[in-house]
Order: sequence, then structure tokens, then C-alpha cells
Amino acid sequence: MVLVGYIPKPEWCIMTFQTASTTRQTDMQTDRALGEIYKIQSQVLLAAHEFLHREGIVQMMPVMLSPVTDPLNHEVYDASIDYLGQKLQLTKSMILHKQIAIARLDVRGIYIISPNVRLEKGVKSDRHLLEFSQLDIEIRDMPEEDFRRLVEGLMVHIFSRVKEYCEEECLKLGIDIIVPQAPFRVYSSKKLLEKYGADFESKISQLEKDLFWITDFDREFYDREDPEDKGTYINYDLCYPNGYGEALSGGERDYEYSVLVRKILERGQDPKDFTPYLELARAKQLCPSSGGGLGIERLIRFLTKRKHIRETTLFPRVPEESIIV
Ligand code: ASN
Repeated sequence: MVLVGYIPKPEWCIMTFQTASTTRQTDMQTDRALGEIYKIQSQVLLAAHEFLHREGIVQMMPVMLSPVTDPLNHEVYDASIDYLGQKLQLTKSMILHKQIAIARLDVRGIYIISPNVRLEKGVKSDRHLLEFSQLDIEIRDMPEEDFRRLVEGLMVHIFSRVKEYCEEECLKLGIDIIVPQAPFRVYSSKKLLEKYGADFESKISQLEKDLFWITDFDREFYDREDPEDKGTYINYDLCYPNGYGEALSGGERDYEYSVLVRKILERGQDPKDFTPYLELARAKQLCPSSGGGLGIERLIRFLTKRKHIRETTLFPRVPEESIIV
């Protein structure tokens, strides 16, 4: 039995490389498009490391098991295991650990390339995976505007590098890289909601021609609420144009114990589910910071103009589909 033979070959790939030989040996299939996509992904990661290293931001390794993780702003199936009587959750995002780390370490900022597991409920979309990678960044004492400038620099650097160093791969995939123009346009979510209704993010993404920001979302408890203007949130999403949707989400953070507990309760969550994190907040072991997480597969999908996010990975975990290998 040859295992690779059991990976179904997506139709898009056969179509793209109809004339190319897809057989290396009689029983072994190669995937030409994915090979080019992974070469581009390698360049993306190299460029991200280079940019963040130059900025004095330090890489940490991901945490995969913990009694606490991101509550998210939507419901997912439970992804926890029992280890010797302790309930440990698979990481949904590194947010809580980022906040703990940035307060503990004497560094300007940290980043992690982290696997995230989110067992989505009833999600039908071309940009969700149950398991994906997030480039998660957190910078100490940084106002949101400075963080957005940093991310703009990061994106311009990544796109420029891919354009310069992946000419051959882009040609084979039939794509053209357009380097975004910073500063990116900024929209407020409240104004977009008035104009386009609940589905505003996807509507504005279809209309825009370059990367853009949307600010001020009422979502997870850790994103900072303006203390002078309750109901206003100092957070943001970075979005791709041409309908590709969200790229990064993040914000300034709340870090004071009483504020965090109030916001957890306001969201109908149980402070007990966050005990180790809240204990650190109570002991004043959290600090002001800004950060965000950039979805790697979504970035690759946008750069390589793939229709579905599944086309960016050899081992897609697509909501409501069984996992082959
Ligand atoms: N990584 C995001 C952040 O830094 C959180 C998330 O992915 N839910 O805010």
C-alpha cells in the first residue's frame, strides 16, 4: 500500500498542470502546484523571521496543551484531553500565553508560529481550516496605531520578498504579486455595519483593491475597551481585498484583574475557566501590550490566488469533512 496514493488529488491541480508529468515513479504522485506554493510559503516565513528579527522581536515556541486558551468569539466543539485528571485544551490561539510572556520577559516583543486547533461548528467557507498556523505577535507598551504600522511594514516586506525571489514560482502558478501600499486605509466597523449590514467584512473586502484595516470590534474580553468611552474597542482586523477577507486580528489588551473579570462575566463566560491567567492578573503580572495573529494559510491563499484554503496545504482539515491522512 502506498500512502500518498490515498491523498486525493484536488481537481484544480490537475487542471493547472494538465500537460505536466505528475508521475515520478509509477506508484508515486507529485503535486507540482503545491510544490510551488510551499516554495512561496518558505519565502514568506523567511521574510517574516527576517523582518521581526530586525525589529528586535524574539521568537518563542508554541504551547499546544494548557488548562487555559482563547475563548474565541464564536462557539466551537470541545478540543480537550484528560491527562492524569487534569483537563488540557488544545491551543485555539496563543493570546493568553502571549500576554503572560510579554509581561514576564525583558524583551520588546515576541512572536510565535503556532498551530491552532478550532473544531468549527457549522462553518461553510473557503477560508477556514480546523487546524491552521498563526503568526502571533505581541509587543509590550505599544499603542494600537504603532502596532498597525509595524504590521504594514511586515506585509510590505513579505510581499516584496516574494515578488523579488519567487518569480519562477509565480510564473508557474500564473500569479502576479502586487506589493501593498502603506499606510493602509482604515474603516470603523460601526460605520461599515450601518452601510453594509452584518456581513460588512466580506462586502468591503470584495470592493477594496488593496489591504485595509477595520477597527473597533466588540469581541473577546482581552481586547481593550476604551476606558474613557465604553463600548468602543481599541482593536483591529487587517483584511485582504478582492473578497479574500480577514488576514490578521488583534488589538491593544486589557490586563487589569477587575476589568478582565468584568468583561468575562459580561460575555457570559466563567472566570473559573481562566483561573491561572486571572491569578497572574490579580498579582499584577500582566502589562499593557498590543498584538495580533496573522493566518499563514490565508496569506498563502491570497498570495497564490487559490479559490479554497484547502489548496494551500497537503493535509487540509476542512470543517465538516473527514480527515484522510
Ligand atoms: N491571535 C489573535 C490576537 O492576537 C487572537 C485570535 O486569534 N483569536 O488577538
